[in-house]
Amino acid sequence: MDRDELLRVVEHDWAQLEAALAAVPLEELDGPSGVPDWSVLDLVGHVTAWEQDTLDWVSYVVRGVRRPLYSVDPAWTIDAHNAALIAAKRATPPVLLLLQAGETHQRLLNTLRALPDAALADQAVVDHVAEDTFNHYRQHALDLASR
Ligand code: NI
Repeated sequence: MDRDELLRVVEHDWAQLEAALAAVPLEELDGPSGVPDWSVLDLVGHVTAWEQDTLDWVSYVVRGVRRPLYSVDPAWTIDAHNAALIAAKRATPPVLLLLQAGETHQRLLNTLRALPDAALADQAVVDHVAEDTFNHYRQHALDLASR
């Protein structure tokens, strides 16, 4: 996948997620998202958290290193990690959460536009970005559609 294709898919699927979000009435942002126990705002914060994580991960990639795993604790699980991310985002006022979502996404687009060619040629890098961007947007746009 070359840079233009990557950006095209990221932007297309982000637009789909935004459209799914825009279909939610404002008074229902605190309501079900299609993911058990998560409100629509939680879902937005979750997507942003993983974009923020991708920005961090890519910052290592451009230095030519791979970031260590999230934790060496054998009790670490992705579900507990996600729950902690959600809890942290719940401290953020909704209007800021929505602003952060847009700002983080723009930073991510800028980062992808500037990603070194060598990083883009690495399938592991593209797969990681895909997982936390368009694959993730698609999954949660489906959740919103099912709520
Ligand atoms: Ni997710």
